[in-house]
Amino acid sequence: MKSVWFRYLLSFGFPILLTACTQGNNAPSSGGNAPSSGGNSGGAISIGIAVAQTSNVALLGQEQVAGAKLAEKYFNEKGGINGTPIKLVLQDTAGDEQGAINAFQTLINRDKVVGIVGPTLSQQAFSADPIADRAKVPVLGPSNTAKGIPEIGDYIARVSAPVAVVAPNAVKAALKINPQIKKVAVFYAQNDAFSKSETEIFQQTVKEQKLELATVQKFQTTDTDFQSQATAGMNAKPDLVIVSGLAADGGNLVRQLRELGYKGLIIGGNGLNTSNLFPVCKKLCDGILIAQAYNPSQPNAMNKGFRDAYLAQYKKEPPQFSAQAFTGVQVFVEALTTMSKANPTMKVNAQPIADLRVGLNKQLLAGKYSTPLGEISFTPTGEIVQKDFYVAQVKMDADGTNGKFTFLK
Ligand code: 1QQ
Repeated sequence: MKSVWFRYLLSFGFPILLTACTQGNNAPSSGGNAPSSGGNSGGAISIGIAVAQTSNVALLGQEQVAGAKLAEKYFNEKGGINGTPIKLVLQDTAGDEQGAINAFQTLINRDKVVGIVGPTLSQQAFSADPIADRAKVPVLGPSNTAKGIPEIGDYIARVSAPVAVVAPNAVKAALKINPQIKKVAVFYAQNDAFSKSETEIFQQTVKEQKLELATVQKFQTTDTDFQSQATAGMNAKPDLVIVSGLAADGGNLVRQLRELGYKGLIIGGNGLNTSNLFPVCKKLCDGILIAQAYNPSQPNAMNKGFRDAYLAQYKKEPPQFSAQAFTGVQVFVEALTTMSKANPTMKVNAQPIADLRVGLNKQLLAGKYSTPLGEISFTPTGEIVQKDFYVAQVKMDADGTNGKFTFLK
């Protein structure tokens, strides 16, 4: 069944017909979020956000929700897609593969979103992305940095630069702070695809920098007790420690290393890249170096808009995961806007959702975007092309309750 209605798209000053394809119209509603028809919700274009709102991975995912919601508000205040608002449909992936698969299926089949920003972990992306790819639904990975993500399929791209280009910056920064570093102890979570990918890059960088890889210790993201790994690490007498894990496990490992008396520099990977780490290692988080794909002082207008909105709401500088989620929504919005401008009589949120998704995927890969991350574009495979990367260092207050990321020059 098809329903038809009229909207006026202001940018062209004349009416444009928007039709909605109402496949699966008897689908249940998701807390008022589910659109009644293909790709639109009461006339708005639906964009899926599939990130971890619960589980230990919510330490990372809640920053993504914040960024995506700011984007929804920001772009709707600017007129949405040539006058048609966007509506985010959030589905919680929790922290595992099955949660991500369920969220993707719901967004694709019930909520009929045009595209998905998600999931939080590469570990989840390797399971959930093939589902979207087979359904020809464009996915933008907001924080999927493992090797091989864009290669999952034609409909998979990412706005999160890969570990291969981000992580080595932290090792170089550590060597700048302490040129005497010789021995390195590396720790990684062996049950997590991102951590395995990141540690490979870190270990390769250690060798390239002619440092000694003194020991490699493995753990699980669900671990809380790291005594045996931390002790083995200490026995290797490292003057640099590198941790690839997620926030809770990574924070506990850092804390236990410091409690055992480790005094040298510590590099944390992308999984530790959140202030939600601070309650885990408290003042012992102080000094952790983390490479960044976002810098709040990025000077362009889009970052100013994003940063001002974030500061107003959260009273602190925006974190990388929020900036990347904002960017994911932005890319969808701008690609859809280009499509609608290129063809003013086009039925933006009206053509069959399948056609809209296919067209959107093609358009988003072709575009250039001025985002909070700086200027970005994509390779034909869907890999992000981004210029600038940074390194920040955690600075904790003396009592260990508050901290911040200080960007290194
Ligand atoms: C990945 C990551 C995570 C640490 C981001 C939350 O980079 O899984 O690829």
